[in-house]
Formats: sequence, C-alpha cells, structure tokens
Amino acid sequence: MNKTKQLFAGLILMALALRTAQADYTLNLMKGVTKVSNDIYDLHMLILWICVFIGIGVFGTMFYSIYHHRKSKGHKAEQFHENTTVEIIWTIIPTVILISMAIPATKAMVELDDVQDSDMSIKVTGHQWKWEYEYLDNGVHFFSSLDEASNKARQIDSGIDPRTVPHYLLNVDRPLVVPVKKKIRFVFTAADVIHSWWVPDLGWKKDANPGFINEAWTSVDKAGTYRGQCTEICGRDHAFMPIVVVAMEQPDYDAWVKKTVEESKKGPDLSDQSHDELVSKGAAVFAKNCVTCHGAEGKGVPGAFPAIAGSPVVTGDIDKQIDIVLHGKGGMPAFAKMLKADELAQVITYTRNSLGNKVGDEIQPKAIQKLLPQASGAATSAAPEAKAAPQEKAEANIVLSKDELMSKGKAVYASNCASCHQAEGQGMPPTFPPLTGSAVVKGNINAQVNLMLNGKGMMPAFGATLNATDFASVVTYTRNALGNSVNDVIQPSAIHTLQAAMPAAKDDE
Ligand code: HEC
Ligand code: HEC
Ligand SMILES: [Cu+2]
Repeated sequence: MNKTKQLFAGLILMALALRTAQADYTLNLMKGVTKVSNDIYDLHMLILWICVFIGIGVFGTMFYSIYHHRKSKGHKAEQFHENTTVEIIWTIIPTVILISMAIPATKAMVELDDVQDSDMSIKVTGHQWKWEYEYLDNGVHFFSSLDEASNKARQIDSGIDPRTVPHYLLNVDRPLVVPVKKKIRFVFTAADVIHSWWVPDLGWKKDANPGFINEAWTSVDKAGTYRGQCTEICGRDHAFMPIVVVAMEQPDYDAWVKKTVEESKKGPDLSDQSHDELVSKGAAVFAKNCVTCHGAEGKGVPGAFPAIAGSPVVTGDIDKQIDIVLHGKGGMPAFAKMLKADELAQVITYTRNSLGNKVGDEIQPKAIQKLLPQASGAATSAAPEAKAAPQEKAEANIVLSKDELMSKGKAVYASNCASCHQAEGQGMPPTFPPLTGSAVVKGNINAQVNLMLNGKGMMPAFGATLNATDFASVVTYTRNALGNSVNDVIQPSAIHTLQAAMPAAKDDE
C-alpha cells in the first residue's frame, strides 16, 4: 500500500509542476488575442481533458487488474473469446467519443475559414526575405523587413551579443498596422518560393504560395504588438523575415493611415546629389537591401550570388546594371518597386565606386525616376486628391494615338494592376480573374470603364486614383494586349468627362 501512496504523491507533484509551467506559457498553447485563437485554445483544452480522462480510465483499469488479479494471489486467467456484448460496447463508446470531438472541431474549422463580410482586406506577399503588405481598401503599400539592430547583430562576427538586442529576430522596420475589433481579410501569395505567415497570438498560420491565393481572417480584440515569423523554410535567410502586427484603436489607426498616405505622396527626393553624397548614402541602402545575398564586402556567394566587387556588370555599361537592379534577373529581385529613385541612384552609384570598384561615374535620382513605372501608385497608390488641377484641363481635350495609349498603358498596368491580375493578365483564379479572354474586357467598353471607375468587391476603384490619361491608356492596353485583340481605344477626354461626373472625391471611411 505504501508504494501506491508514493506513486500517487508523485503524480500530484507532476500535475502541480505542469500548472506552474503553464502559467509562464512555456508548455501550453497561448490563448492569443482573437475570438478564433481563444476558441482554438478551448478546443485544444477540451480534447486534452477527454484524452486525459480516457488515459486514466484505460490505464487505471489495466494497472488495477494487473495488481489485484496477479498470479501470486492465486488468480487464474479466464479463457474466453468472441464476446458480442464487449465488442458492441467497445465500438459504440469510441464512436460517441469521436463524434463528440468532431463537432466542436468542425465548428472551429468553419469559423476559421469564413472570410465573408470582412471590413477590410490586406494582400500579403512573401519575398525572399521580407513581407509586402498592400491594403486593398486605402492603397497603403509597403515592405516590411528585419529591423536594423537585429540585422547588424546577426551578421557573422558582428561582435554584438544578440541578447542585448531587444526582440532579436522578432522585430521589423515597418510593422503591419491594423485596427482592433474589425474583421480583416488576408489574401496570401508569394513572389518567389513558398513562405508561411504565422503570428501565434492570432491563432493560425497560412502558407503564401507563388501563383496561388490563400485566404484567412482575423479580428484582434486588444490593442498591442504581436510578433511572429515565416514558418516555411524559404531559403538561406528564412530565419530573418519576422512579422510584427500592431493593433490600434480605430482613431489611432485612422491617423496612421492618414500619415502613411501623406508620407508616401511626398515621393523620392529628386534633387541632384554630389558624387560623394550618392556613394555614402548608397552604403546604407546596400547594407539594408543587398548584403543578404551579395555579402557585406560585395564578395557574393560563389555559385549562388555573384560578387559585386569586380563584377563585369557593375564595372561595365551603367544602363545594363540599372536594368538588372530595377527589373531583376533570375534570383536577383526587381527593386524598381521596393526602393525609391533616390535610393536606387545611391545604391547603384555606391556599387560602382566602392566594394573594390572604381568606375568613377554616377547616376542621379532624376534619371532613375524616368525609368520607373508611372509614379502614380508605384510605391503607394496616390490618394484621391493627388490629381493635379492644371493637368485636368489638358486631359479634357487630349487625343493620343493607339501606340501612345498602348505604351503608356503597359507601364500603368505594370504598376497598378499586375499585382493582382499578374504580368501576363493570367490572374490568380478564383480570387483575381484573368484579364486574358475576360468577358468584361472583350465586351462593351463602357461596362469595363464603369467597373474600373467604381471597383467591385476586391477590385479597387480607380476613378479617383488614376488620372484620365493613365486610365484611358490602361483600358486600351488591356483590350489590345495580354492576349486580347478587341481593337478599340478610349481617349482621355472621354474618361475625363466620366470622372467629372462622378460624385466629388469620396471621403472613404
Ligand atoms: C535575394 C538575393 C539578392 C538580393 C537581395 C540582391 N541581389 Fe543582386 N543578384 C542576385 C542574383 C542571384 C544575381 C545573379 C542574377 C543572374 O545573373 O541571373 C544578382 C545580380 C546582381 C547584379 C549583376 C552582377 C553580375 O555580375 O551579374 C548586380 C549589379 C546586383 N545584383 C546588384 C544588387 C543590388 C544593388 C542589390 C540591392 C539593392 C541586390 N543586388 C540585391 C541576388 C540578389
Ligand atoms: C487589389 C487587386 C486588384 C487590382 C490592383 C486590380 N484589380 Fe481588377 N479585379 C480584381 C478583382 C478581385 C476582380 C473581380 C471583381 C468581381 O467580379 O468581384 C477584378 C476584376 C477586373 C475586371 C473584370 C474582369 C472579369 O472578367 O470579371 C477588369 C477588366 C479589371 N479587374 C481590370 C483591372 C485593371 C485595368 C487594373 C489596373 C488599373 C486592375 N483591374 C487592378 C482585383 C484587382
Ligand atoms: Cu519565408
């Protein structure tokens, strides 16, 4: 009997230890800050206790029988098999248990997947190795990468003790900001390889696959900062693309949106800079955007990432280098949309005159700006009031040739539409319809213009964010390129008239 008492005392001590460990969230799931995450936690606890109950029942009976009916006491094994009653009982009981587990589990799954009736949508794109966030309702658009302090400390031989860096590898330069208590729908995709977006406090994670759209939603109950990471091994810097979500009260969020839109409207600093200024500022741009692949000294990684030091491209024709940096090539990302004209000019000048290179030339921000896709909406879609008044008059009577419309339209398409409808117009069904062969694009032009002016579902309204010339160009482009050949055009003047008739620039929200 003494032994049995000791055994029980041991079990009770273990249970107490588990409770303490749980208090520090070292052992159990976290409850998180959303209804879904709490429901998942409750489900997990329910299933856990069912399992504990079954475990105690089964093992309790087993140990009791072994102990009390042992041979040394004179017990003899019963000799029987095929007992119908027992077989029916051990089929029915587990069935009932399984059903009682499946019902709450299914409820939680259905809740988790229901993205309907959301208040806003955010498109999340995984890149090697940063996250891109596009707010589909207000045009806010930015990239979020590892913060500078972590990035410095993580370099080999940095000499910095990671323990001294706050939120080491869990901090970013620009967090994803969301309002509390709003149903936020996320659409996930990736630009290169599979990534996965995971913030434990929200209760779920979702894969971001190139060429596919996955959906999820959240509604954060409590303002605060929530951290997570990419959880799909996505290449050498997989460990360096954390996620930070900052949930704010609605008024704070509105202020943040206003500030962010204003900042992005400012655009790049296009004034000329001295050679030395370009080089010295370029060093910082290089450290932040290029060292992950090309190395701090520009030596690269043989076989994977070419050296910048002594590279024939960098020491050769500057236009070729600009082309690669702006538009990418193979594993080299396109930076045209990720960096501003001044940063691009600085980093290009830097690579040519540092890291062991001495070409001696430079490029100014102004020259780069000309090569970027139409400034409207390249980094952040312009806000409604961005439309310049003098331009308006000009657009009322402008007439462009089809070729002019097409070439302008191509650039407008690349910067405003390709992120959803894709570069060749193939779309990402079922969420983003293809424009190639689309019934709308091949149908009545007025219906297409109308849809684009006013938007529909997740398709943004471009009536206030594109000027008449860009708007007419991109309509013409979609109808005569991307595999379509309707062979009609629309002139800026026609769009201008429609825009003038629209209800005065809507004050959204
Ligand atoms: C994700 C990794 C990655 C990042 C980040 C990256 N590059 Fe590259 N880069 C590459 C790869 C891969 C190539 C080789 C492309 C090819 O030729 O197929 C390359 C090629 C180049 C070349 C041509 C070199 C040659 O000799 O062929 C230049 C110039 C260049 N990168 C500059 C930059 C600059 C400037 C930045 C930062 C703004 C940058 N890269 C960031 C991966 C990267
Ligand atoms: C944020 C993602 C997004 C962007 C950016 C976007 N669209 Fe769309 N677009 C959609 C969605 C979603 C639909 C489907 C709308 C629906 O039917 O509910 C759509 C539908 C369309 C359709 C109708 C296609 C059909 O067959 O139903 C056309 C035409 C179109 N978009 C053109 C454009 C053009 C031109 C641009 C750039 C100026 C653009 N879109 C930018 C998401 C987007
Ligand atoms: Cu990743």
